[in-house]
Amino acid sequence: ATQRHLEEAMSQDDQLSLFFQPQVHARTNQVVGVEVLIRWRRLGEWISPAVFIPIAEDSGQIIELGRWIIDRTLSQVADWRARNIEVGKVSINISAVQLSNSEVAYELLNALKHYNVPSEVIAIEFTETTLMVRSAQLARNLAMLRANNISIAIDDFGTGYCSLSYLKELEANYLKIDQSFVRGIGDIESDECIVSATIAMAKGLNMEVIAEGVEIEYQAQYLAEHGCDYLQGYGFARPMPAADLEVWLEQRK
Ligand code: G
Ligand code: G
Ligand code: MN
Ligand code: NA
Repeated sequence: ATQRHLEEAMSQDDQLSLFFQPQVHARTNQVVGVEVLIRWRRLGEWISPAVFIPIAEDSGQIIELGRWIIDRTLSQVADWRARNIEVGKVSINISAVQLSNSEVAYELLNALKHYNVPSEVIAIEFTETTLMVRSAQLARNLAMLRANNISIAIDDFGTGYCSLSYLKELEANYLKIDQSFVRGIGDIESDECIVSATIAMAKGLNMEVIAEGVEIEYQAQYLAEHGCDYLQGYGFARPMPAADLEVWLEQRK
């Protein structure tokens, strides 16, 4: 995958698509939201976002790609709302580059207006690492998101370098426990310790907790027992296209 291939994909509109992974309430297993995850299929091959997002960040294409993701997401959300399909909170991943070098909050608000979607429906996810360079632009974007009731989620928590004092100051709505810790539940004592301590800390700071990468029943049980609010992972559903998500939601009723 190269910059030029990505350029081509963004202009053609048939290689890139959005997948959605459900998030469920830890105690009731009711669907509370979905995370939006981009997918790229080029010449019959899937290219992982773990590969092409960093390329797009280095080339600056992430700004345009990020706009495309926001526009497509809100278009999809508007369609679901028109058809009375309830998916809950919709979480969009925003790259550090986009948050620190573009008017992403302003653009998101414009898109919400354009598609007539209330801001309360949307959460944005960014990693701890995003917070390392504290630019004025980043601060402006975060302030504008907060002022307009767009939820903020810290992704991959525990794998980056966010100081606890900044975490406190940030007043994020959600903390997402990274899947590397969730994987160790029932197996690695230090991972369980990190998970339970993270949940307790997040609660103390008034954040709700989402566990990622929940694959087996024991993990779900442990997380619920330790006060984790929401669960996400292959144990419930893989990320899937909108049409598949609609079928999945219908079957759970
Ligand atoms: O979906 P998957 O697990 O393959 O994603 C791999 C990585 O790519 C994850 O770190 C995820 O956050 C990131 N990613 C997936 N979709 C998006 C997206 O729409 N925007 C951004 N900025 N990152 C994404
Ligand atoms: O960095 P971020 O948390 O946004 O990345 C989410 C990534 O994790 C997505 O690419 C998604 O496909 C992947 N993912 C989601 N649930 C699971 C899971 O249960 N197990 C594994 N191994 N990966 C998962
Ligand atoms: Mn994420
Ligand atoms: Na994550």
